[in-house]
Amino acid sequence: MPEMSAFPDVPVIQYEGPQSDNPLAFRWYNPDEIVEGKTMKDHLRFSIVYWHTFRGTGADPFGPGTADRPWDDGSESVENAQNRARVAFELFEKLQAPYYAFHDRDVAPEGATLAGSHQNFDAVADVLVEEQQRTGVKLLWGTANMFSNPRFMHGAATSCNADVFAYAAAQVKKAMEVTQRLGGENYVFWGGREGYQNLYNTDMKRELDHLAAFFHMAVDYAKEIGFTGQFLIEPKPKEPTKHQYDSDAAACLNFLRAYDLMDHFKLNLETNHATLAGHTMMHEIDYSGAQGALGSIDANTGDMLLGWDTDQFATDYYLTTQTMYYILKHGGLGSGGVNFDAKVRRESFEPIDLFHSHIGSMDAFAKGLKVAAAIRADQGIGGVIKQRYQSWDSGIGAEIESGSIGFAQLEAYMLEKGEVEANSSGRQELLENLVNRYLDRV
Ligand code: XUL
Ligand code: CO
Repeated sequence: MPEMSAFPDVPVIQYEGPQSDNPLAFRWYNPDEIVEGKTMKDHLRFSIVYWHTFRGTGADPFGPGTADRPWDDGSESVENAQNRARVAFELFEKLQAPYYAFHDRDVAPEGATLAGSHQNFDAVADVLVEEQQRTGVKLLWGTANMFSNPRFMHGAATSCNADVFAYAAAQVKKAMEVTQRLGGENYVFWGGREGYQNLYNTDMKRELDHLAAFFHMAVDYAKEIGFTGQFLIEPKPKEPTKHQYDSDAAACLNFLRAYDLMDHFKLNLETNHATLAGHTMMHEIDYSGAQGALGSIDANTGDMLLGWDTDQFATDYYLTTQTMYYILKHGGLGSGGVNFDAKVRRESFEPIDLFHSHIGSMDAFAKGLKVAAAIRADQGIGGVIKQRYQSWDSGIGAEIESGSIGFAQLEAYMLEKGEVEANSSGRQELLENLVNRYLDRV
């Protein structure tokens, strides 16, 4: 632990089991417990985000920040940033989180020039290196913030201004270098302003070509410097733009395929982004997983009644069970993790709230993992799926799947048969009951 503690009253959070009433203990997250042959720690690969947890102030469009962060002097000095980094690692350690993630501008202040920003970033990275070594906490991913500064008002790689493209390239180049220096296991692209507010003023085709060129440059530069981390694109349909080009998993994969980038990218799926796109998180995971593109998740949740990106901590066992079920189905997260892109509410302004929020969501995902594994062992869902599709296992279904017949043979088959064989029930309610049964039992 650091010499000066920012959280003197908080111990290293320990597993105490589901009966514990201790708000500073895990009830479900038991890092070394084995589920489907792997420790919980290795399945979940929890990661804490720097931006919400250490740069979030609680400001909203109607009022300023409320957060009480006694260790932060509120200045944009490098010293304050370095001190904040030390505090961040105390929190990571106390939560037993093996990973963290950042944007370049979260960890270090922007300078008066690009060179100054690079310098600030390096000076804070020196402390991050020290703290990673001291604690063993690792970098899940780095990224560049190319949406806050006013220069990115029209986008970054998709800006109508070529200078902005160049600036963004320089920023990503540096962020990749620092991510590599810190042993980052992935590098994320979230195109916050890579989209448009109005098509009247937008050359969409040209912007998409530029975005692809930007990604190809990133791939080339990774090769040049020997960065082997996984590139991830994070889909989101809107906010801040009206339409974001990386709107959902399907749009991202279509883009990557159209521009010959599929071999170099996977997806970082975020729950609240999925729901903004009109999808469930399990849909986005299953869609990406089916195409070998499941990379990582940004774990959070929206509010059922609010239509924007509220980035709340997920505590709903149904959501975490569904999420973990589809992650297990697709063989796990690989180099990705369960990254808490989530923020405490504006009213939860005390430092201790940072612990309650993470503990609760870590527990919810740990329980979701256990329930998901129990459902998988039961074969109930698998059994219903197998039965529903059995007409494809032999006969005409197998012939269609093998690609050996076409419309003419299918017409002849159906003319002879006259009518389809009786359909069978979809059993949706049976399966919903089965999920509840395991939520009760685990
Ligand atoms: C914004 C969002 C970002 C990305 C990283 O909605 O999710 O914080 O995760 O840029
Ligand atoms: Co995110």
